[in-house]
Amino acid sequence: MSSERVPVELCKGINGLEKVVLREVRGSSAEVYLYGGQVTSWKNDHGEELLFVSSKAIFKPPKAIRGGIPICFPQFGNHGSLEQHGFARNRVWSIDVDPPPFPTNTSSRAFIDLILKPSEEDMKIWPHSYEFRLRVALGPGGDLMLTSRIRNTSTEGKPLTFTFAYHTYFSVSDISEVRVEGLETLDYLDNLQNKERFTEQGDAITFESEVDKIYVSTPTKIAILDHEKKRTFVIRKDGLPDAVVWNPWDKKAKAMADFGDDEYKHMLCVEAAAVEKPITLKPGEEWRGRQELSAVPSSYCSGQLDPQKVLQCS
Ligand code: TA6
Repeated sequence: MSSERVPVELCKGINGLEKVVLREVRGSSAEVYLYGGQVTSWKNDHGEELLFVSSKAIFKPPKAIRGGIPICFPQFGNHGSLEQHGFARNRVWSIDVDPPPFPTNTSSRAFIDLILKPSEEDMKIWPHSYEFRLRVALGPGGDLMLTSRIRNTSTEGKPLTFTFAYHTYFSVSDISEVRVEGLETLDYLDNLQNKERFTEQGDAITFESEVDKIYVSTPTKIAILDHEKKRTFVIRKDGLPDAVVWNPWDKKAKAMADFGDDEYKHMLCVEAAAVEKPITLKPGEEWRGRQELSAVPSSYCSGQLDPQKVLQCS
């Protein structure tokens, strides 16, 4: 069977880094680098790229790859002794050849199980024992599903406390023509105002300048509408009560070496997360955090965009 039909293929990616290519029978595909356990591509059955990866992304450890879906663990944000967003995205993950049974409701064979466990070095900077299992799967309709299972494997009775985010970079045609539905009227912590708490206005969120907000206690479904492409991304999440919305805009874009000056116009991060309330596991306990991404034609939901209608229609 030639490679383009194999549901799961391990091969070399940029700079010889190992990656897994997932191919669904109807034509959708995804790519996951073992470096960072990071999804760097998700294409629909027309071969259109749905995620943003910077043209200046540095595919070379220890720098995290700028784009796709970086995994923020064991912390989201920049506090304490750990580097920003933790170290999971700067580690080489392994393929989990013998994962514990994992209930799946899809017939698709296009999935990969990865695993990250702390090295001796890691134990020095974050003295906690855990097993982090990540499943990346393509559904029959081309949906992209990420499921994280994090287990506290301490044998000394130590609790495991962490925060988490799927730092998803969506590709958009023009940020000034994008709306986010589902976060209206919610409280958020504004990273641009010392994480002060505010309440969002009553209608869809649009973008005219830098945004860096952590919305708390958010709904299961969030919609990102790309007007020009007539495309709506829908995030369905479970175990992840918060959602981070980030666009660096022009000034921050210029300040990032691994990000093109104008690339802020063509990306938006909407990140399923657990940030406001850290997760704590007793020894032996396991946490699951899941996000399912789909891309549906907005024309199907067009008309006066009633947030409920948009979120119900897909
Ligand atoms: O998710 C938003 C954010 O926390 C922003 O504050 C910005 O720092 C972004 O993450 C990117 O962080 P990174 O460490 O990947 O450059």
